[in-house]
Amino acid sequence: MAEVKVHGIFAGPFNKRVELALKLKGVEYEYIEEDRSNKSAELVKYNPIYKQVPVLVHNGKPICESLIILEYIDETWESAAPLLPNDPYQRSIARFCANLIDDKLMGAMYKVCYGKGEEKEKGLDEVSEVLKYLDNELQDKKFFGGDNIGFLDIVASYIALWFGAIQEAIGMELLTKQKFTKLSKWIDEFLCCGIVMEHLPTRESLVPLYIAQFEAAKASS
Ligand SMILES: N[C@@H](CCC(=O)N[C@@H](CS)C(=O)NCC(=O)O)C(=O)O
Repeated sequence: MAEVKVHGIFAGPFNKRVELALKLKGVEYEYIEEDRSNKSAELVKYNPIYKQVPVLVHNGKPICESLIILEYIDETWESAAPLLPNDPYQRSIARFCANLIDDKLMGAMYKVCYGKGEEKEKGLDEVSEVLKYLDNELQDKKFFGGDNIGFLDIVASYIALWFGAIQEAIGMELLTKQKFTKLSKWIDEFLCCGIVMEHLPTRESLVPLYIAQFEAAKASS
């Protein structure tokens, strides 16, 4: 039987993507918890450039970077729960939106959380711009993937959960039902799915972690 291992950290948004994809595909795996301040020799060996989680190890071969891992999982266990759309154009849109979340939205949230004055304002505008784009992208679909959770839903789990916890920790409401109706509805649908509820951490467990992180950053600045 194939040996599948995932190196991750508790409540890490990137490794949770990988775990969610494996769960959806029904692939059994061993989870290895890493300590960010004392990374295992295996993690450093498997991901020598970034030394980050997640790393998926499949029969001894490491794959790094969550978006690449998701595609690998989809291609390797192709018969169960397809993640990326079949249509090449839709596939390109899903990949574009995934990059938008990882590059633009996360970068903008960093400016909102740690920036001041003009930089923070710029971050707020960028957050709105990306959320508007994704809201529009949902059209009348239940999930980004259509009737079922797909690649982009998994990537956007960051918005459904971690983004909300960060908002709560900084005391700002950026993603409102009034402004982003479809995205808000999607979040409710997504977080109610059994597999999501079982395998993602709760918002309550994340908020204190972010509060502590922001307080530590303030104290050292
Ligand atoms: N682009 C990467 C980001 C991974 C990432 O940022 N991982 C964080 C945990 S959430 C990490 O390992 N941080 C430890 C460090 O950078 O030292 C991906 O998509 O996998």
